[in-house]
Amino acid sequence: MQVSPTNGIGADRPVNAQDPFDLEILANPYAFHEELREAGPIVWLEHYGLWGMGRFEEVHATLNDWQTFCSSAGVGISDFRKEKPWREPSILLEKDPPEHDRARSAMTKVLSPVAIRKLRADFEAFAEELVEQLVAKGEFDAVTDLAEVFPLKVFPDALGLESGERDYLLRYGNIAFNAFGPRNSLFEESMAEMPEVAKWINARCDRAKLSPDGLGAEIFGFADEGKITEHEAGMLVRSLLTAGVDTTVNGIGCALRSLAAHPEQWAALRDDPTLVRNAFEETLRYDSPVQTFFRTTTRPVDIGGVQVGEGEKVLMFLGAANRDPRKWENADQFDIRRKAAGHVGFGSGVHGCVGQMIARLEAEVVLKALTKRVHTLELTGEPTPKLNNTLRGWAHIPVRVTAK
Ligand code: OVM
Repeated sequence: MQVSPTNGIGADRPVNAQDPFDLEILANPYAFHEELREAGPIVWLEHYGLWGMGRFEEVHATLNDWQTFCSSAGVGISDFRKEKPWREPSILLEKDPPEHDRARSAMTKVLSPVAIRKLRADFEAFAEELVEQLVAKGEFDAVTDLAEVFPLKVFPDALGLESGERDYLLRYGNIAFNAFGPRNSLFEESMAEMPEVAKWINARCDRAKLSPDGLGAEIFGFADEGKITEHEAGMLVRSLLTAGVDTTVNGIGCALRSLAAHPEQWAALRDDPTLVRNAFEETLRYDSPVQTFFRTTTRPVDIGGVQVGEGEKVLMFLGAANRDPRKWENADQFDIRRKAAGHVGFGSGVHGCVGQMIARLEAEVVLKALTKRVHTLELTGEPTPKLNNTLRGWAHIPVRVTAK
């Protein structure tokens, strides 16, 4: 472990010199995660001049202490108090209580278990239809033919978005999640296409653009009741369009990749579909689709004996915490039977993923439809990683299936 003095505070602090957003590390982050966890409870990331956390205990505690680790200075590397954000800050993600809570409670109601239950039948029907076609094909790309196709239909449909041009949703998610990172090539490429894509997205956050029976219209119902303003309702629709598509695409993609790469795990799932929900939890632990988020300290704070100053950025490695051997037995093993509950793949605390029930439903119906129709699921080539400054996922997963 490398140790260097802090900025005049006097105590020693663990240091790591690597760039966590280096493309090679993004493609395979796990060796770096181990370095980070072993270095200490919080580590000075010299490359950017900010703090990183890879252990479960500290990441979990940080997520649950919004008073000390705020979101209103942005949850990416950029400090909103010093730099102008690339878009109007989210009224959910990039706000702290008490401001945050009004928006959150509207969103919690719109995405409640009762609301989500009503979506199940349509989701199942489409999953079965899609899987039927793919089984007939035999060989396909588990990302472009399934992990992208499914969320891109069912989620915008549930929201009440008109059909057509939905590729913009994938592009916007990719941009927004790249924008949390440093100004590397991924960031620059995303910003180059941002104006065109953001224009399309923003136009769809309007009440008039949403069908009267969808989740979007329900959000505007809160504006009618005076609970939020019309502008805030549009901003919440934007939150759904930002956070609701790429995340589930990558979650389903990671599940399919792990299952195809571990045939005994696929066989166990196929033979006992009651494992489907847990298999998805294990996916979120094993290959967390959202790898990182930042917080900013509101006061000086001691973390495991390391002194952290006020107004400093802290990068939480959710994906590293989810493989911390201090928390998980055989942490690097993909095991759909383990107790994966309690992972921080959906975050934790006041900002914990508000859409997690719908994400789980999407994954569940896709995996269940596969278990009904597919006997073997195998890779026919190496999957291609999809690099993003925040998300972990796959651009292509070539697979072959045999029918049950
Ligand atoms: C938002 C939002 C919420 C969660 C994640 C996220 C881009 C965005 O409110 O826009 O990632």
